[in-house]
Amino acid sequence: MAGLMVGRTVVITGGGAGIGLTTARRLIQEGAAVALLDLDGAVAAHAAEELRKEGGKAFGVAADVTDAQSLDRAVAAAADALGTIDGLFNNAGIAGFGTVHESTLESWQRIWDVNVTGTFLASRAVLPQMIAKRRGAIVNVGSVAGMVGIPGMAAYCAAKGAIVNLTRQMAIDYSKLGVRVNCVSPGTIAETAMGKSLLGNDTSEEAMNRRLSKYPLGRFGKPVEIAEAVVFLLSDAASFCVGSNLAVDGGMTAA
Ligand code: NAI
Ligand code: 1HS
Repeated sequence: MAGLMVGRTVVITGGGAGIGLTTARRLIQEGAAVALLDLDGAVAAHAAEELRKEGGKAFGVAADVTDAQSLDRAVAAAADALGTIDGLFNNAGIAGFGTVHESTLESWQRIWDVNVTGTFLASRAVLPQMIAKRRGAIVNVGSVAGMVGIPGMAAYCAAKGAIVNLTRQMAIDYSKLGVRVNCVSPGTIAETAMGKSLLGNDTSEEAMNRRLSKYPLGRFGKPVEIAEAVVFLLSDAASFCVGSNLAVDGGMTAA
């Protein structure tokens, strides 16, 4: 793939680090301009500066995906800096542990707010620009946790499952308005901050083997393997993909 995203401007929520930042780099390689929105504005600004030093067109700004006004402001600033937004990667998310009877309402709501409400609010902030131009693509981030139950992750599994089906619903509403909506569902990506906290402190060989036994490929994924799928779905190469949920999980949910 080369030049798949020339002339496109993509907003990435949670774009300051991890899968979001790696995807920004891949999108730039394909010719896109990228706006990194992150809860941590300094992280977003620094990451955008690094991308510009590498020759990319990038803008970084603080935005909390749970706060409609903060998102609307950030999207307007991104459009001013880079031009009309025609791509959105709904990547910001947080994970957390807790069975139903052990979870606090506060933790349940925070996980739901960032993952699900954040996807709703960021989509709502960019859709008017896409609809006006009859051109856009949105990629949401689900997880293997949105397709199968993961022990001890009640709120996160519920939230990611909601994102997978919200993707299908949005795809129907917006395909006739020129906007394709799809989802990428990663398996564990060990090297990001979320991946590291998921794997926790127990990195003994026995514990790692137990986790890896769920993955037919025998390894966890890399951020760039998710980025490749996101670039594809945002690009015109995926012109017939509408409402799909692409598992990028080393076979975890096929097993
Ligand atoms: P990460 O924790 O490394 O990066 C997430 C980024 O989102 C951070 O820069 C953080 O500041 C930002 N963020 C958090 N809350 C935010 C908010 N309220 N508003 C704006 N930005 C916010 O996470 P990672 O691993 O890069 O994950 C990205 C997405 O991929 C998440 O939705 C996650 O659920 C999903 N995912 C991750 C997997 C993994 O194993 N790492 C596996 C499956 C899905
Ligand atoms: C945090 C991310 O969405 C992955 S949840 C699944 C963890 S594992 O049990 O498949 O390693």
